[in-house]
Amino acid sequence: MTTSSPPVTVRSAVLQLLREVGITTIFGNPGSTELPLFLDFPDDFRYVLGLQESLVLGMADGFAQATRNASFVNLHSAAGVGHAMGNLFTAYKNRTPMIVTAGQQARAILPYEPFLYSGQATELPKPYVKWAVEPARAQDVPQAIARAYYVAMTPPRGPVLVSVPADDWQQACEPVAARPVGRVLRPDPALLQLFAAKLQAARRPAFVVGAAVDRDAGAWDAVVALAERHAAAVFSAPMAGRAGFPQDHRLFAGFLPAMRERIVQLLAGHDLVFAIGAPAFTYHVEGQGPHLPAGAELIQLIDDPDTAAWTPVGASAFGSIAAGVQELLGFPLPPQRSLPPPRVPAPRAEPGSPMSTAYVLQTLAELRDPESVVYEEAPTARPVMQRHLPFTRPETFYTMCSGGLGHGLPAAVGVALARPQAKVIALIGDGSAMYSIQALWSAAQLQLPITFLILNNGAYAALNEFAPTFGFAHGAVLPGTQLPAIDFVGLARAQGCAGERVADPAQLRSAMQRALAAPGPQLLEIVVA
Ligand SMILES: Cc1ncc(C[n+]2csc(CCOP(=O)(O)OP(=O)(O)O)c2C)c(N)n1
Repeated sequence: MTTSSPPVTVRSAVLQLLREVGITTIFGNPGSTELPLFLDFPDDFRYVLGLQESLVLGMADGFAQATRNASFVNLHSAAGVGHAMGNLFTAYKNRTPMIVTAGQQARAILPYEPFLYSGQATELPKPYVKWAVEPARAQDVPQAIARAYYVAMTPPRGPVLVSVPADDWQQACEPVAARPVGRVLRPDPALLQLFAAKLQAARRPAFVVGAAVDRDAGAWDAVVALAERHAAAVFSAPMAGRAGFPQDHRLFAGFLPAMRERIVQLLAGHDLVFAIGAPAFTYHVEGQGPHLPAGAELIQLIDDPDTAAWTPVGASAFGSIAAGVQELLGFPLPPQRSLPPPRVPAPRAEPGSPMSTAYVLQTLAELRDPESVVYEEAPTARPVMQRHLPFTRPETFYTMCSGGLGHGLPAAVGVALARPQAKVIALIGDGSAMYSIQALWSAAQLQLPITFLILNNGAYAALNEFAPTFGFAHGAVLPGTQLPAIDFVGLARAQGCAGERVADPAQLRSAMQRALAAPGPQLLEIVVA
């Protein structure tokens, strides 16, 4: 007797392909049009539920960044993709590889404008996907998902979308095997030679490092070696979504703000500025005049040809940051240079009454394991963090590159899922937390070791800080910026997550110690000035 193997269906072909590329986690929020994917759902896959599609995207983003592999997302047709758009924009800016599948109605009823039909399924997510497709035939779906994976993983990485009609999953098809597809772009050797010559000739080089350094495995150590070899002052790029250099290093010079004139001031005196894995530059407010100080030249190594194209001055090479910097390390040693002046340490923060954010972050810096991972989304705490909470190891700091709130809380859940051995700390503003507070439920269900530190200042403080820039009087309180009476401990407990509130600085250290030591998720609401 011969036993015949079960017929290959779109569902079994896709799941087998995903296994082969190392994807066995599906992030989703299901609807009727997606359910056929889950028939006979295999034991080696896990489904991670987010209680709204924006959270699903956020979790999948953190997970993909921490695993350095594309994540797989399943959204509910048009409305689900709509909910996910804010965090899809962020994933695109973060350069996070992600396969987003969206449900679609069954092909046979598409002519009748059915309930839940996504009329222009591939247009909806644009321009924040690298590619979007609804395959012409059911049997083309596995091939489309294979292509989606390679597009997502090819630098510059990013999300892609495949719209799958509900009746496709059970159709017969051919299997699709995973294939090796190149992922390392070697930067233009002639430009690297030019960069090496400029680095050799510079008197006072400055490096500006961005998120792409930490995204590219191996680049962090290479950048440290190159900075040491050139005695370069190393700045963190404006709004960098990840740290690209140890912030306790003798050569670390601090953070550039997203303001043109301030950048020029801070880089003054340097004759060569080398932007590594960073746009040159990300601006947040209107600015005028030159992009660089007088007498300075820009060179840039970036993983994204489009960013290289809009850079206004200097020379840009695109490709792998690790490969490019390693190649630069192969050139002869430069002449001996004196070290740039050391960064002036911040004065110790005082507790204050009400408690100062600086004191909170200084306490966290003292208590946290340097290998723990911080996911930050706390706008006015950011500059304070840059003075009081240094990140010294690769892959220990994340925030979004987009500016879109509602990403950090679910993304922290995604990182914790990807790195079960790591303590993850979500450092989130009260306003930011409310965009995606249901992430606490996912963390509680999954019993992830995340410490949620909610900095509760009762306001959208960033907007009030911004007020003078737009002509409001100093100290003006703008409409729609006050957030009184939100009980974060209550919100946590209601979702199965333990919580505690602290307002007295004398209680902070012990409360934070308890929260960090908890084996599961724990929220600490910290009332700050
Ligand atoms: C999706 C989205 N909506 C609105 C904003 C505008 N915005 C920028 S900062 C901010 C306030 C955030 O409040 P909170 O997290 O409490 O931090 P704080 O400003 O108080 O430090 C808002 C609403 C945004 N960046 N993203």
